Formats: sequence, C-alpha cells, structure tokens
Amino acid sequence: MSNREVAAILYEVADLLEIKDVKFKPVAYRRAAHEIETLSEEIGRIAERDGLEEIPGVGTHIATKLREILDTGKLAYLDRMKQEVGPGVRELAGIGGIGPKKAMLLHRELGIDSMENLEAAARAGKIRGLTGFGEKSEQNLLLGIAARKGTAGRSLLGEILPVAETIRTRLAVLPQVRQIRLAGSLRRMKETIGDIDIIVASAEPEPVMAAFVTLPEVSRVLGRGLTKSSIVLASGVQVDLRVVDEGQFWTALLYFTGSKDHNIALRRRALGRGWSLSEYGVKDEATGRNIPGSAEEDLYRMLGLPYIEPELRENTGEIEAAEKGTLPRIVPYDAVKGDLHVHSQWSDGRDSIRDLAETARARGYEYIAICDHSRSAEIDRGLTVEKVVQQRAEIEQLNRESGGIPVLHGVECNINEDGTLDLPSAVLRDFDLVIASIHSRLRMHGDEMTRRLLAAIHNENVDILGHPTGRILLRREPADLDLPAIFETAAAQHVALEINAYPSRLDLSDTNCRKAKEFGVNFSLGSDAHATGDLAQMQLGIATARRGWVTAEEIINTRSLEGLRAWLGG
Ligand code: DGT
Ligand code: CA
Ligand code: CA
Ligand code: ZN
Repeated sequence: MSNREVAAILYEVADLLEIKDVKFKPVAYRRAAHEIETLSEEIGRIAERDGLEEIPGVGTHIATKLREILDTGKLAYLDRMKQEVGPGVRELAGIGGIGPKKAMLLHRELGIDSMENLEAAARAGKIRGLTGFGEKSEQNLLLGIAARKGTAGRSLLGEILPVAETIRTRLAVLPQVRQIRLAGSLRRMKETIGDIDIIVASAEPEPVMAAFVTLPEVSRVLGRGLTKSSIVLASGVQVDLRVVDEGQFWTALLYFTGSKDHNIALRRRALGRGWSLSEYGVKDEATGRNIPGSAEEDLYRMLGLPYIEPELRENTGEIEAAEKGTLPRIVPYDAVKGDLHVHSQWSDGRDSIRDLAETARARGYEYIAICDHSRSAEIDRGLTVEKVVQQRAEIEQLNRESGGIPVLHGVECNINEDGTLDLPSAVLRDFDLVIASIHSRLRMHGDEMTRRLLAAIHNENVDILGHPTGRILLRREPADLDLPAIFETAAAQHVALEINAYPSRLDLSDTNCRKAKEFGVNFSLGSDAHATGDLAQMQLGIATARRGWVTAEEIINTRSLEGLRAWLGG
C-alpha cells in the first residue's frame, strides 16, 4: 500500500469521527494522515523496522490501526463506522460547502441521505431555512453537487502518470511495438484522469495485446481484441490500449489524444477543405484517396494551422487563436530555473536543506527557495522567530560552501483569519521571499474571505500568494473568492500568484491561470515539496501553467537568479 492510500484511510476515519461528533480524535487522525502522506520512506518499510511510533502524530493507538491496515489492507474500526453512519451521509459530507456536521444536520432535519435527495431539496429551496444555511449556501451546494458529479470516478494526474509510464515502458520493449504513446486526458495533462489511453503502432497486434492483458498490474480484463483491449488495474483505474498500423498512427494519436471537442472542431475544419478526418486517416472526399502524412504536425499544417500542443486541445479558443497566429508560446517543461516552494525538516518536510538543494542542483535548477511554514499554520512544527534566525544561519553557511546552488531563504507564512500574517513585519522583511497562504478556516463567507486575501496581498512584505484558492482536488472545493478582485490587486501590488504543483492542489487551476493572465498577473511555480522526491512534482505545475496558456515570461522563476532578485526587489 502506498503512503497516500494509507493516509486516505486515516482521513476517512477522521471524517467519520467528525460526523459522529467525536471531539479531538478527528484532528489526531488528520494530523497523522498528513504526516504519512508526506513521508519520503514507504510506510510498510517503517513498520517492518518497528518505527511507526516515531512518525510525528502517531502514538500507540494509531500505530495499532496502521499495523492492521498494512497487514490486512483494511481497518475494521473504519468499516464499523461506515456501517453505522451509512453511505448517504458520508457522500453528503464530501460535497463542497457541506462538512460532516452539516451532513448530519441535513440527515436529521430533512431525512436527506443521498446526493440526489440533496439536489432535489436544494432546488426546491428547502435547505435555506435550516440553521447554518442560507440562500447563498443553497446555491453553492448546487455548484458543489455539479462539481462532484464531474469528478466521480476520476483520479489525480500525479498518481496516474507514473502508473501509465510503467505500463508504457513495459510494452515499449516488445519487439512488435514500433511506436507507443500515452494519449487521452493524460497526454493533455488534465488535472484529473478518467482512464488511461495508450496507442501503439504495430503490424502484429496479437502478441502486443497478449502482453497487455497479462501485465502484472492487471486485476480484470474488460475486453480483448486485435484493435482494442481494456483492463482494470488493481487500483481500479481502467486502461484502454489501441493498436493501429504504423501508417495510421498519426491520425489515431491525434484522435485518441482528444479532446473530443477539439477533434470535432478539427474534423469540421477538414470537411470545409473537402477532406474527411478520422482516426484512420485523412481522405479526399472528391477522389476517395488518402492524403499522406506521418505526424500530427502534418495534419495541423494541412489544415492551415500551426501545431497545437496537447495541453491546449480543449476547444476553448485554441483553434481560432492558432488561425489568427495569436496562440501564446506556452512555457516549455524545461524553462523553470528554480523551485520557489520547498519545505525542509525545519517544519513538516522530511529532508535537510542540504539534501533538497543537492537534489535541486541535480535537476538542473540554478537556485532553490526554502519556504517552511510559520508557526500557526496547523503544522505545529512551524517556524518561530527564534527558529527563523537559526535557519538563516544554516542557509548562510550552506551558501558559503562551494559546489551547491544558491539557496534563498523564504517562508510560507500563514494568513490569519483577519488577513494579518503570522510573523511580525520586522521578521518578514528580512526574508529573500515571502509566500503568504491560507491553511485554515477556508469555508469563510466570500466577502470575508476575499478581504482576508486582499489584505495579505496588500502587505508590503508579501511576494507570492500561495495556493490561492485552497482547493484540494477530489476532496475540497476552492474557497469562495472574488477572483477578479484578487487577480487585479495582485497585478497592481506586484504579488505573484502561485501555481502550486502539489498533485492534489494544482492551485491556481488551468482555467484560473487563463483568467488571471487577462489581468497581467505574474505567476510563481512551486512544487510544495515535503521531501527530495517531491521536487519532480514541478512537472504537474508546469503542465497546469501550459493548460492555462501561460508563457515563460509570465512566470517569475523562469528568470535567472539575478532576474528573480530584481523582480522580488521591484
Ligand atoms: P478522461 O478519460 O475522461 O480523462 O478523458 P479522455 O479525453 O481521455 O477521454 P476518453 O478516454 O473517453 O477518450 C480518449 C479520447 O478519444 C478523447 O480525448 C477523444 C477520443 N474520443 C473518444 N470518444 C470520442 C467521440 O465520440 N468522438 C470523438 N471525436 N472523439 C472521441
Ligand atoms: Ca482517457
Ligand atoms: Ca479511454
Ligand atoms: Zn501551504
């Protein structure tokens, strides 16, 4: 079991305990879950060497539960609670705007026990009269339900990408495989993925399919044919494999990359030129002859368009922009020169600053900014004023040694409920870089929440607004915010908005990046790494920026250190 899977079980326990109105325990379980999620070592290995109780937040009680999870893959305690509470109420508690307490209230007062019930009640205006609800929250509820419907059965890009890469690598070594690519939403790097699509060019599909349906990760074979097979992995994720002739690979790749809407728009454009475009090729309608080509670039060229990157293929104006020549040059994957959001052992990170800087150097970065949490950010190992001074000394020492890359001393300072920051101005002033982020009370009313963030943006010491909306993909809706006001003020105040690359955050989102661009906002890319291995998450943040049409020039950490310092000082 992966650390994230184990953490997910503890999060669920916490949610159920909260539904049952148990005090204190939910916080303990959530804390342990967070710690486990950010471990760099595999939890199974920690258990083997009897080290579970050394994990912060894990005492004897939770350690016993962890051993049961690791031994059996399940937790009887959780299963019992699930029975007790019932699936309906739990489903409700997962919808944006409804915490566990409100779910129980809805169940008690209106007998609501499913999302369908809830939607009907909200539409009928029956919710607004309940304590703690109003007309606005009834509206938000409906939005939350819509969002939940859209994400049911989806997985995080960051979790799926490595799995898909493993499968691709296993198939790529087969002698019958001439070409192989990931397609679908995965190639477009969408933040969540419905299923994995893989395309192979081969003249001998039989052995390729045979290898595919017997991969070690397979738990079920949904279908097996010579052109298409589908499997379900042990994790529940579906994988579709198509095998085509090499001559059809270019159009098949285009077709199965999608999106569907992009395909439809391209096909319409082809029709306008007298061609029919399909996964099998491009045919001249008049002569019935196939038009030759070998790469996606050929296809776009034939249609009178520059190449459109997969991340842009959503039919949200990219074809029109391509036609007019106004498609932005989206940020390349290798353009980021340093990571601006990294946690070390000084707060809730696992690794030393030295190790983080070394890994960053090995990745080809020119600099790295260590931004540990300030004290009050739920994380009780956050930096006090005293620790800030000690950490500064360590960083200065590292920077005096030769061979390493420059380490910037930053901080991820918590934004208090009233919009003030968690460290005094005199301390904030001396950091190379200040990220301000919200970590608690994310369900504030929109006006209040917007005021809170605007106050932080107006703070003269703040350089970057961290994970601006606070959303957690598949788990927590974004905070209720007047985003245009945030974007406008951030641009005016010379504060960059973070594109946080943590797999479950990707915040700002692709669509919000695109809106923010309109206000002339600058962006900052940060992995939010809690261990050396997490620095690789940057790829997901860059993908999000690319999907948001963001260029390298709009991102402050595509600059050289000198350029970045100039921006920070400006
Ligand atoms: P997902 O799996 O929900 O994250 O999203 P996709 O985009 O990977 O969708 P999927 O797996 O259903 O199909 C893969 C691609 O195949 C899709 O992006 C475009 C293409 N495709 C699938 N169905 C259709 C269709 O009915 N018409 C057209 N034009 N293309 C389709
Ligand atoms: Ca797919
Ligand atoms: Ca599919
Ligand atoms: Zn944070």
